[in-house]
Amino acid sequence: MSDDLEAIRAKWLEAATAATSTAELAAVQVGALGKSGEITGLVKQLGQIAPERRKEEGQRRNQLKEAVAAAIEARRARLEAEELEAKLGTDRVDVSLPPAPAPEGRIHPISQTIDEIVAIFGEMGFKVAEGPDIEDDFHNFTALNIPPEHPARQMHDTFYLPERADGTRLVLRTHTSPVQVRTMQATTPPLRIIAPGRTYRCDSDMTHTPMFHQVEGLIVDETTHMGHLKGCIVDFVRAFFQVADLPVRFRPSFFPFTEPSAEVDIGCSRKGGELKLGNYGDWLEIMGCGMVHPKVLEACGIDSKRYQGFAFGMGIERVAMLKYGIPDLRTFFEADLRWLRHYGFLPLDVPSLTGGLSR
Ligand code: 2NM
Repeated sequence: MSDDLEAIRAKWLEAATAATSTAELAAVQVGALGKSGEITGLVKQLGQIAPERRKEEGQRRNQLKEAVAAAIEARRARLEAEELEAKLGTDRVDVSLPPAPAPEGRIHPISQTIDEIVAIFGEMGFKVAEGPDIEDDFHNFTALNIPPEHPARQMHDTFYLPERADGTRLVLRTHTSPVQVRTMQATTPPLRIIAPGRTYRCDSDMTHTPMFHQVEGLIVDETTHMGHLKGCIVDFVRAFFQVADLPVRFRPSFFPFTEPSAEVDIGCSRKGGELKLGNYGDWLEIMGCGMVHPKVLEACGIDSKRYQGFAFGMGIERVAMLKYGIPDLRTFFEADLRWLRHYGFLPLDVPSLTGGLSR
C-alpha cells in the first residue's frame, strides 16, 4: 500500500511539473484532485479501511493530497507569469494608426466650402463677423447707398415681412453686407472681417434658390488701396481653387456700395462642354469687389476723408459647384443622403492651408 501511494505521488508531481500551460495544468488538477480525481478517491475510501489503521492511513493520504495540491499551485504561479510575459511581448498597440472615422456622418459641401474660405482669409488676418438674417431697410439697403427706387428693393427681388405699426417693413437680408454695416457702426477702423451666411432673394429657377449663401469681406483703414484688393483676391482664388498660376482678371463693373467696382474672372476652358479651370484663354466670373463708397463709410459713421478700404462678395454655392464639380444648384437643398454620401466630406477633412484645404 505505501509503495502504491509513493507511485501515485510521483506520478502526479511529475504530471504537474510537466504541464506546459495553465490549460494542461487544469487537466492535471482535475485528474488528481477533482470530484472524481484519483487522490480524491483515495481520501474518500478511508471509511473502508480497518479502524486501527485508519488514522495513520488518513494522515498519509492527506499529506499526499496536500503535496500534490502545493505542486500544482507552484506550477500554476510559474505558468501564469510566463503566459503574461509572452502576451506582453506580442500584444502591441499601434499608436500611429488613425482613429476609426465616423462611418455615416458627412459635412455638407456648403459647410466645407465656408470652412475653407474662412481658413484662407483667416490666414490673412480676417475675423469672422455675423449678423441677423432678418434686417431693417437701413442696414440692408440705405446704408449701402442703394436708393429707394433701386430694382433690388422691388417686391419681386426681396422677401418683405408684413408691414409694422409704424409702416416700415423688415426684410430677409438679400446679401451679407448688412453685417459689414453693423460692424462699421460698432467699431472703429482698422477693421478686417469676412461675413459668411445665409441670404434670401425672391427667385427660384434652375440657377437660383430663394435661400443661398454668400461670403463678403471688408477691410477699412487709412492706407488700403486697390492694389491691396487685387493682391488679396488673386491670392484667395489661387489658394481656394488650388491652381498656383490661375489667371485672374478684374473687369470694371458697377455696384452702388463700391467705387470703383470690378467683377473678378478666372481662367477656364469650356471645350467639349466640360468646364476646366486654368490658363486656357476663356473666362468665368466668380465674384464682385471694389473700394468701399465714401457714402457707405459716412452712413456707417466712419470719416471717409481719413479712412478707406475694399470689399468683396461671392456666392458660396457657385464656387462650391466649380471646385467640386457639382452640376445642379438645387441638389444642395434636397437633403438627399445618397448625394451627401457622394459630395459630402468626412468630419476629419478639416480645412487648413498646410493640410491642403480638402481632398
Ligand atoms: C460684393 C461686391 C462688391 C460689399 C460691399 C460691402 C460694404 F458693406 F462694405 F459696403 N460689403 N460687401 C461688396 C462689394 C459685395 O458682392 C458681390
